[in-house]
Amino acid sequence: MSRSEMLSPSFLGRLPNAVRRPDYDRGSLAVGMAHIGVGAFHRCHQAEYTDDLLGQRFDRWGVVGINIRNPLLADTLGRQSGLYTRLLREDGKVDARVIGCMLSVVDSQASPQPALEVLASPEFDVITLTVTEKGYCHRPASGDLNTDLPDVVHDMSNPGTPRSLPGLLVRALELRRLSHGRPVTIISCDNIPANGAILGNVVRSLAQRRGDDLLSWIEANAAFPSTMVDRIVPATSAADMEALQQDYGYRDNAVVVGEPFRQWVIENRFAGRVPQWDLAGATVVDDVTPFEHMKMRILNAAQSTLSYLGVLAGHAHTSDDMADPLLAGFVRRMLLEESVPTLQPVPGMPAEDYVEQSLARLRNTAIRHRNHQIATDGSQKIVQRILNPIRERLQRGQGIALLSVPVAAWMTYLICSSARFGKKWVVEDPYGDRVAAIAERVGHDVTALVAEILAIDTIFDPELAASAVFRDAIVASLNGFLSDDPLACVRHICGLAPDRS
Ligand code: CS2
Repeated sequence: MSRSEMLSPSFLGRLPNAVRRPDYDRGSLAVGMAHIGVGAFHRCHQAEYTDDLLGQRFDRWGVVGINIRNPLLADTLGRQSGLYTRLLREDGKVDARVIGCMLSVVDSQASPQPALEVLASPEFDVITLTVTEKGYCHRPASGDLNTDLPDVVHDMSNPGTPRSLPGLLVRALELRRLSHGRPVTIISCDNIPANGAILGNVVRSLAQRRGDDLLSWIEANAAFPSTMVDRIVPATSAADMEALQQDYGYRDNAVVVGEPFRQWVIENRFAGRVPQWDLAGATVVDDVTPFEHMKMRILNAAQSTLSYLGVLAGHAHTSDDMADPLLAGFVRRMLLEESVPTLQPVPGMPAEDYVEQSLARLRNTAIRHRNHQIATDGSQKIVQRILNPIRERLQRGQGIALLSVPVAAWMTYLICSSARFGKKWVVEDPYGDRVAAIAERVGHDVTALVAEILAIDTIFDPELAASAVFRDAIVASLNGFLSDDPLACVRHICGLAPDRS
């Protein structure tokens, strides 16, 4: 076998035995679903469920992948006819498999037309999407459509050539209504709370402005179930591709690497035909909220907290953070003492067990999840992971000494990207420039820094921002994080003696 041979349909029969291939005849698979945002998470999560389902009950559920943002997939997935390898790694163990359900990929970054042709076609009964928090164009604090965003402003006056995701879906629904009228289920698989409710909300909100009865057609013919999705899948690195070539002797530019754990909970709200993913291990429920809160307030809250504290401690990956007793100990305490009491019960999964299971997942040394990757878009993540539990605790008169630490750590991360604070790293966050500008102007006056950042009401709702308990806790931690010994405040909160080494 040539070392440079690339994964392709003709190569499937020659895959090494250690790599599992699709258990169905890919040649007779017809398309029935479109997925917008074919990133690593989709390829390693939902597509695996679809492949499992096709292996058990073969049906017309081939997927057309659509990318409306970078990266271009023509040279990766496109050249491999949608095929890719997914590796599950846990410490020294690995499970390798080629996923076959994606039959083609459509790049629709330059123009919405290629995406619209797919989304409006009667062949597609289901549209799924992973477009990250920003893609929804909502205000994180309220879930409403953010009509100040330039792409949304554009789509309100140019509905035929949409630039935003909500605009694209509204146009696709309008075309469906005009051409064939078939119902469609649109399933958000992004890790944002009430993702289906928010998606339905932003779509309806834009549709309403079309001035005809599109909105009532959508109400009757489209469904937007909420889902809780879970598997840790870091961005694929060049080292992952090299390792695949080394270990299995072929090249795959679209390989994805994830952990073995996976979970998918889907709200029972469908329009027309949908795949029976429950046969492949997904859970269909009437209300996703308790599952979603547990995941976001425990696993994701731990990840975000570790990412900011880990950067301050000079660590690179989550598993490095978890190997640091101070950080691991702080996070366990924060989750057990302050996050867990805000959760509703989830059948079959006591919250304390979920904490331990989550922390064990984060210790997996084979998953190279970079702190800076998790720290990305923190303004969109901290609301559901940290701020909502804080708000609920404050309403009940409960303490927030631990949960306020990651909020201050997130602020520190953004503040330290400004020139005045040494440009310590490059931040990717829609509010990064705004916070950096505040830092440039205000400098080291921590009380003023906190007041100005808390005044960003699309992140901090005004009632929370007005809480003196919250504000004082943030000021205390931020003072510590901006000092010469950033982690001293965490040691202090944990009741540990100052480090004299
Ligand atoms: C991570 C998530 O980058 C992040 O924000 O916290 O992508 C996390 O790995 C997934 O939600 C796990 O399901």
